Amino acid sequence: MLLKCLFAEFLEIIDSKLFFISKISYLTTIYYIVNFNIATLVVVREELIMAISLKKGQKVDLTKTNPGLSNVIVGLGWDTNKYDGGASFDLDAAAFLVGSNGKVTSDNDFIFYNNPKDAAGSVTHLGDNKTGDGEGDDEQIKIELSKVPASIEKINFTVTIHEAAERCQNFGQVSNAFIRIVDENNSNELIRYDLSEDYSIETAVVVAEIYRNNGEWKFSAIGSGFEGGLNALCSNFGISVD
Ligand SMILES: [Ca+2]
Ligand SMILES: [Ca+2]
Repeated sequence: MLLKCLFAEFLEIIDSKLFFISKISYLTTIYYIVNFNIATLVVVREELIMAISLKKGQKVDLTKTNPGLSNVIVGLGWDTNKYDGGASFDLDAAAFLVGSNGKVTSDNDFIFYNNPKDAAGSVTHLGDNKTGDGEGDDEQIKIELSKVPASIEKINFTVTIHEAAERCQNFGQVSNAFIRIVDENNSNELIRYDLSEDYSIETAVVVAEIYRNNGEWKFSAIGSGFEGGLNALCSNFGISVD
């Protein structure tokens, strides 16, 4: 009787061990399947990101490769080393709507936080950010492509430093600057350009532009630094500076 009991107990132990082992291998299999898929997704995601990340000087189709694209959000981001000099550090994104001669036809085509919309309502600045703290877009500009007047050939996107001269600040103290174009309908990032260049004394940067090309819009990564801040930039695009 005792032997029988011991034997039963022994079998039970073996049984539970086997059950445990099979459970482990089952979990391991699931683990590998999930892990494999995550690894695949990471590779696919990186390939997607690679496909849209631009270098300075590169041009890429915007509407041709994204048929039906209507509204885009242009996101600009940056981080500042605010401890250099101690003053607060405020960068501002802007858009200049220019004709084929590269100049605006009206001062109203200089879109920034204080003039957030053009007359046609095609380009809207979505708000001033005063610190640049954190990742992601610091300021955004929305563009309704179908509303952009035919006379506008290019839209230039710029970033300037507010009161750069007074605060002795320049782009040498700015890092992680980028521009990205996002489809407003599904929040997909279509194009991204990270400004990898080390700027030094510049106080304004023409980051990028979109421009008309055979009935489509293309994107060009520019990344040109300007000395003389907003005033120099405005003169460049034909805005009268007081
Ligand atoms: Ca700002
Ligand atoms: Ca930031």
